[in-house]
Amino acid sequence: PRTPAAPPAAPAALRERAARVLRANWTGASTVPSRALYPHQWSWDSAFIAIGLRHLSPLRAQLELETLLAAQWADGRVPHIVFNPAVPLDAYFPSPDFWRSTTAGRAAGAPQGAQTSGIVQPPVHALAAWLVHLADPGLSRARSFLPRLHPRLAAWHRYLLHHRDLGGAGLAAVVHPWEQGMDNSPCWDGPLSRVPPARPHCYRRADLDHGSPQDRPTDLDYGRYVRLAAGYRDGGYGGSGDGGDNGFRFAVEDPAFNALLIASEHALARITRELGAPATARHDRAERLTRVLVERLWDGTGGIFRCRDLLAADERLVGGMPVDGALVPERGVTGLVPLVVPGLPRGVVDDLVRTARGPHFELGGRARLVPSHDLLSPAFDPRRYWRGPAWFNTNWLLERGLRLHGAREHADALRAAFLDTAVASDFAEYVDPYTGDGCGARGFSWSAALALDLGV
Ligand code: 9YW
Repeated sequence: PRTPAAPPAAPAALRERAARVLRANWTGASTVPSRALYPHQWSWDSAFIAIGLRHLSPLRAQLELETLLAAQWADGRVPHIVFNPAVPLDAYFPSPDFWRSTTAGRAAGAPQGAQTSGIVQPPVHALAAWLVHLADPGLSRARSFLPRLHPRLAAWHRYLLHHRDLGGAGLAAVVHPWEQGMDNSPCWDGPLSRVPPARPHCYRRADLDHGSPQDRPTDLDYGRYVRLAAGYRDGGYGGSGDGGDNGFRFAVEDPAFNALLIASEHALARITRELGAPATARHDRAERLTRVLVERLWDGTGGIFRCRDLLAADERLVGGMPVDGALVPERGVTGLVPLVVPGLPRGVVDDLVRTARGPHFELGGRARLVPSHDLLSPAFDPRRYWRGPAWFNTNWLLERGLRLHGAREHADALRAAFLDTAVASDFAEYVDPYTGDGCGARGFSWSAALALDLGV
């Protein structure tokens, strides 16, 4: 449970406006991130959405997670998109006919009754499930919410810790930038540069029908995303243990992804205990993972966690054999997100807070909200998607981490800036970190949901 928050800053108007966004984006069993740009169900979006929705309707919040987990694959993976069959194919790319989950994913156990993508997104789900339960334990028990979700969440974590331990050290690796969720972060520029782009005429970017090209990833990025995803698909989504054409072309141990896995392991331990079973093994595992996270990804000199590019030295990933790769020099907000990990060593916490407040991220300084990327990097761009703009989900995670570790004043200030910016930008998808001006979609679901969570 979160430490008591500062007095609510949110007027009833905030609640009403955020609720309106979530009502408009509700499809009957789940919520789309944005009606125009993302008309299906996204995995980590749904987890963040459920965290906010629980304040409006604990039932809808439960359904949100249940709908997502109903599309889980037999190998335990939770797909990053669950497609809505009523939406025309050309409304979003890559569409179901690109992923072909029911055929290409058959060996890995893709469901036959739903169309999904074959990659994953960060595991925020157990954390979300626990917070949703806490919002209305009576309803949760009456609907057997946790007993039904627990085996699915456990299988999801098992998938990540076994099938995705590509570096052999115990952390989960992502095999596509879309898996980590910060698609065009400069942290991927190095690892992605080895991926030959797909030819542009093979696909059509539906995102540019709704978003301005200056705010979105470039065509070169997209060509590489498509090539990587197609290679993974053609290898049966790792169902046979490899990554498709020429093995994996991209394999990165990411700090935020693994930190969220650890936070969710702690939540799963609480869920396990609530269901009357011993939870010590889960807490132990979370602590072990925390140690590995620090050993593998912490850069004490820089005071930030870094991504580990497992293929930096053209190493081959064979069956869990340890691979070191190299740390990526770029500083992304991903490197601050481990603040959400409960058992982080005190020295690491202090350094992270210092880095967040220093010239690279300017928390409490010149930035209104924490940017997605290092303000001093030549790659920084205040408008282009994950290359600099501030996002509400990462700021929510940082607020939570600051509060968790007792940095209450910084947490309060971030919370106030979050709420002001969310409302003023009409719940934008992301904002210019200096001015707070909205970019991308408006009425974006997780921006509204997380504002609700901080505002209540
Ligand atoms: C895309 C839905 C998703 C988020 C990702 C974000 C973006 C999809 O939208 O990816 O088409 O680029 O990067 O984190 O889950 O909101």
